[in-house]
Amino acid sequence: MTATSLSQIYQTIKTANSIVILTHMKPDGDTLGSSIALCRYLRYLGKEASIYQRDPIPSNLSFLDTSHMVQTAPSDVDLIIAIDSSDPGRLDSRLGEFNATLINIDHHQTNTLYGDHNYVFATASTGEIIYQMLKEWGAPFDQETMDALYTAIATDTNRFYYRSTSAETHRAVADLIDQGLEPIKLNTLIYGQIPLEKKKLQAYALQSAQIQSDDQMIISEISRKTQALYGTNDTDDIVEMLRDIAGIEVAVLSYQTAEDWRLSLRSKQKIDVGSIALEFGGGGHYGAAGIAVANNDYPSVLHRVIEQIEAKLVKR
Ligand SMILES: [Mn+2]
Repeated sequence: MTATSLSQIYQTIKTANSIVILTHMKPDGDTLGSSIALCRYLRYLGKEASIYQRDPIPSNLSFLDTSHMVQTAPSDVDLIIAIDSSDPGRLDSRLGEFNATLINIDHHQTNTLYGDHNYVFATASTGEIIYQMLKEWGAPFDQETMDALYTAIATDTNRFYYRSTSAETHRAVADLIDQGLEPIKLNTLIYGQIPLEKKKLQAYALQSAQIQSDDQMIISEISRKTQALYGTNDTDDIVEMLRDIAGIEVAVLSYQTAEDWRLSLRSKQKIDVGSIALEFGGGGHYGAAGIAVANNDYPSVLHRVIEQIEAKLVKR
């Protein structure tokens, strides 16, 4: 992991006037929460700052402070801050709309260090990095900022489940609780309002799943046709549900988007699915990773990914 010093990051921010924050495509709680917390601080510093974010926000995260989000590129930007994006591809075409210094803040071990300044650490979430930065800089932790940071940290650790969740992760949240954060309020908002269609799609994914490799691997597939049938394309949390079944070590969920197929991989403890994803042009972490696959390549890539997982499961 590598990093420009925090003071250099601060100087770069200090000297900028107009700053745009870029979330990654198909935004999740970490990229959104981290961006919101940082943007609120930049505004507090008196900067012209906004979050340029075009993709739909997951419905359970609509309670977050979206007031600084814009759908078109702001003009005269002199600093770009990419949040939670392991490579420029995760920023789709938005990066190309600016000609400015780029700060890359992220926690993916697979980060390609594409920024002019890279602030990349293998913490459990980018939210944890933003928390540390804001704390160091003496930022005010108001309600919206704390809600955003908790959302980033809780969702990206899969509720403090993943191995990257450290004592520091818990200390960060403990500090926020000391300052008035209410986890139960946020947990209910994030996890307690799931649409029935989504639950039914989860049921489909479970019912139609195949279990193999001595009952250690579970595989499920959700086509566009199935999504249309169930009236939702929200496949979030399904792969974790599959992973959490007794005896299962690895879950593979494929789902089709308008453009391609995505493979989501989750493992409990025995297999590093991040390294498998990397071999197929994807990325992620030890216990959670993803791969995008063109429609034509999908059957063969899925087959090879499953083969790789099987080989590693057998080896143990
Ligand atoms: Mn993240």
